[in-house]
Amino acid sequence: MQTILILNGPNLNLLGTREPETYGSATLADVEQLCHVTGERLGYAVECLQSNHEGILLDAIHAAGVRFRAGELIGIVMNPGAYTHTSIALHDAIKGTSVPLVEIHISNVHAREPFRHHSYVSPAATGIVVGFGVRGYALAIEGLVGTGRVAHGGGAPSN
Ligand code: CA2
Repeated sequence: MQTILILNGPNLNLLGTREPETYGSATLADVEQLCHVTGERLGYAVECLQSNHEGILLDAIHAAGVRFRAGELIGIVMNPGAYTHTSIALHDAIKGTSVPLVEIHISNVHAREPFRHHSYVSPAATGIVVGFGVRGYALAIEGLVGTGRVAHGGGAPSN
C-alpha cells in the first residue's frame, strides 16, 4: 500500500487548546485521526509528523522525495504553519525533491493580517486548500490522490 505523509509545522501541536475562533476546537490528534480515516478510505497508508523545527521538516521532505521516487509514497499534505510566510528553505526542498505537495491552511490566511497573505510554499505546491477548517486536511488528501502523478515518467495529471 502506498503512503501519504502529513506534515504539520510550528505551533500546530497547540491546536484545540486556544484560539478556537480561528482554528476550531479539534486537536492535532483529531486532525491526524481524520487523515488516517480519509487516506485509508482512499486506499493509502497515512503517516503523520508535526515539528516546531524547520530542519526536521526539511529532512522529512527530503526523505519523502526518496520514497516518492521509489514509488512508495504518493506525496505530502503539509500545513507549514508560520514557516509558510518565511521559509525559502521549504520552497527549495519541495522544488528540489519534486515531491507532490498539497499546502493546507485551516484559516483563510487571505482574510487575516497582510503578513499571512504571502506563501513561499504555494509556488512549489501542487495545490492549495485554504480556509475550510480542519476539514481541509481531508480535502487536501482527496486532491493529492486526484492528481495521479507518479515518480517515473508519469507526466502531467490526467484530470
Ligand atoms: O491557518 C493555518 O493553518 C495556519 O497555517 C496556522 C499557523 C499560522 O501561522 C498560519 O498563518 C496559518 C499557526 C498555527 C498555530 O496554531 C495554533 C493553534 C492553536 C493555538 C495557537 C496556535
